[in-house]
Amino acid sequence: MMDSASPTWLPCGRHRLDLSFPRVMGVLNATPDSFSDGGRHNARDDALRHAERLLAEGAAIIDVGGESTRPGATPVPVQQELDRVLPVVEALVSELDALVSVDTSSPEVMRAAAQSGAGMLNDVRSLQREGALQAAAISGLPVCLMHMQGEPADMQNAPRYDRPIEEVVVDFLADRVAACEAAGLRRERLLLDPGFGFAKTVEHNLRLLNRMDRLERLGLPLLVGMSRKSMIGKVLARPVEERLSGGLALAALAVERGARIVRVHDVGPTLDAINMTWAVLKEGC
Ligand code: 7PJ
Repeated sequence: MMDSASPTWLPCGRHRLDLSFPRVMGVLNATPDSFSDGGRHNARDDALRHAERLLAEGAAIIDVGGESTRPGATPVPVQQELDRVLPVVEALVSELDALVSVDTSSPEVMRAAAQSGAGMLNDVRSLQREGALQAAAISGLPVCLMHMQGEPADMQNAPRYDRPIEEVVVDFLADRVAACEAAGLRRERLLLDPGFGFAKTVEHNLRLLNRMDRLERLGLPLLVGMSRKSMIGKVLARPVEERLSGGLALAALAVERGARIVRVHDVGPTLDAINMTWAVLKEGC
């Protein structure tokens, strides 16, 4: 229903993703606090069931993460991340034939995920860890590069920027794109994300969303993640379980400002919101 006349295919391993219209990425946390941890199989089965629901609601991509990157979170050892993420990736690929993205900054996880059939890499640290550029280049997969200043453990302490936030983000991402190209990652494989909620005040986040057209100048598909984040909580004074309406407003605005992938927990409602937004935008072409 929502397809436009000319598909724009992003090769994602065994899958191809049409980005000529906005798509939804469903969040699947493979962290012990997200699913029952009474043994690997429970966690794997819970993850499978949750992914099935996200796909049924219309998710084009499932984003699997084994390291919490919420503000204040401490990094997990790489073996633990592998143990959490790989069984879930394997199950989603073999049992659901899903297009799986892996939210990781570790080169070891990138390599193993690619071998297990993942179709995309999503790195909140923009491939800045030692060996990440090479691992991503070799994987042959598309990569989402996200802006963050500092590390999740301390990033919200005092986020300060000397210049307007959108300029900082554009310059950072342009530098990361250049680093990727130097490492043999072709531009066609890159997606960009301003990193809402990562080392940013509420005002930074709101301003960034308003000025997303600046990021469009880099000429790469934009991905955004604002689902349930504290920018909604702070503006509306809502706890995390009451942030859906605010998140839908942000998703619609992000699509209007050029986002092509929206990363969310609530797939069905978000798909309706962005499909409705897109129906309006298409008539303006
Ligand atoms: C994002 C992410 C985001 C991308 C997380 C949360 C925190 N990856 N991983 N963009 N956020 N690309 O979902 O609240 O905004 S984890």
